[in-house]
Amino acid sequence: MPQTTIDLLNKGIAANQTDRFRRGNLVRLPRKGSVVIGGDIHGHRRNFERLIAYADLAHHPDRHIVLQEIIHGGPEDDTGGCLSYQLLFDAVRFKLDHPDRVHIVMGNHDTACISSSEVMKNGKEMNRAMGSALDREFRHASSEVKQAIRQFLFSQPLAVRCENRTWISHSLPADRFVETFDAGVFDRELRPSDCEKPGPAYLLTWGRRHSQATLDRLAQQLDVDVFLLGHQAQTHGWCQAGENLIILACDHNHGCFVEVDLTGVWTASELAERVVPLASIH
Ligand SMILES: [Mn+2]
Repeated sequence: MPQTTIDLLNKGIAANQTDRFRRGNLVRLPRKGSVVIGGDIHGHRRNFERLIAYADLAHHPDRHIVLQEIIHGGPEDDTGGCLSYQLLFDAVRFKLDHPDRVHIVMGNHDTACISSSEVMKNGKEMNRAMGSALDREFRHASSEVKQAIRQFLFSQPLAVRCENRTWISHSLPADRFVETFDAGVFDRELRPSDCEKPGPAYLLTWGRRHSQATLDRLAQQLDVDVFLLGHQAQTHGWCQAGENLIILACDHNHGCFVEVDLTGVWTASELAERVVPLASIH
């Protein structure tokens, strides 16, 4: 039912906006409990379920979970349409079950969806692929459902900043944009143009291959010690890509996550020792 789906997304938008830990476009987590962090999911339902199972939020009241890049990838319909929006709806339901402890941060596939710009994955333009599947499922109501999806994605936080000086986001601005990146975007109201090139939400979610100098500069600017990102494909599910950077991926069978104890302060090397393969979770 289209209206049920639109209502779900609208509740998700409200939950993003009223998240108890939301400050501007950041989620700020205190030095209490822990946070489970996953990388890109891209429609990988089994790994989404494993992350949820591991987090077991019902029995761990001080545990948070950060998810990212839910859409674009995974199951397709008969004509090659991308069905990952179904997993997005389940992620919204999960957020509604634990509204202050499930935090879904904005990815570049989200910014592409918000601004209806092209985004390729394995040779396929994913906005068109997901749009065509939505058209088939929701027919006359598909434009309203698409609009509600874009509004939900737009309501997501850009990053999670933990009091223990850990930073979680989809990516960071690339080397050549680090000088001009407007870090004020985290504290002001987000505008649709922020998600378009060269807006700050675009730069934040699209950057790749950061030099150590860029990572050090951003660590100083954002006043954090360690970055936990997704976005860059990881054959082994994760890697340490700098003195202060861990990259995670959850979109294939070797996907990994990490749980960060928020009461302590950690280096990237210490967090690297805590990376867990999703295949070990049943
Ligand atoms: Mn990405």
